[in-house]
Amino acid sequence: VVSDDGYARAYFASGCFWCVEAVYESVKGVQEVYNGYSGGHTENPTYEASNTGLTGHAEAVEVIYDADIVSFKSLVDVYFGSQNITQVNGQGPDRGSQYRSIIFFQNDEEKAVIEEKINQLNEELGGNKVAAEVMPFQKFWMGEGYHQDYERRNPNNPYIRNVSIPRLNNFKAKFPDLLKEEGAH
Ligand code: MHO
Repeated sequence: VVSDDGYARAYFASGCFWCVEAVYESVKGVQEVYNGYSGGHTENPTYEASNTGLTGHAEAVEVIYDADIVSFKSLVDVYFGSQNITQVNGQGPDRGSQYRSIIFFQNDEEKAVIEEKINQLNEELGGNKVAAEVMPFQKFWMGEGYHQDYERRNPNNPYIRNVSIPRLNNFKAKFPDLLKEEGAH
């Protein structure tokens, strides 16, 4: 959905937001990605609150993108191409409702794109099912400053080295055509 600034925004939850931020920031046409919380029922969630698993919020990203360069459909492909699509309640080593996969839609068109993709994936899975919840987007709560650009600022953090970077590299190997040119931001 395009805002007044000319950029569109899309919202995804897919486990630890550090990892998801790094994935979307590598995609051509993505201008900025913010880490935060969505999908729950409390106001002004913090990292600590969401980490209790009691707020209903999941770690989520706001992807700000140029819809002339990358489509919502491609962002959905990126979503499912960068996670374990059948994993319930988390990704990588993380488990809990704050790490569950949610794909948010803002209108019927986005909902249809998501549903078509999930139907296709479910057919390919033959028996297993895509775990992601599909939810109408309500509100994105911005995460704390220290969570933003986390991978870029903390390349030596063990979780970044052992979980986030391998996830990013695995994604990049699968989607070379969607990536920014080397060195671009
Ligand atoms: N288990 C990881 C997850 C971080 S993520 C921002 C850690 O505590 O480092 O939830």
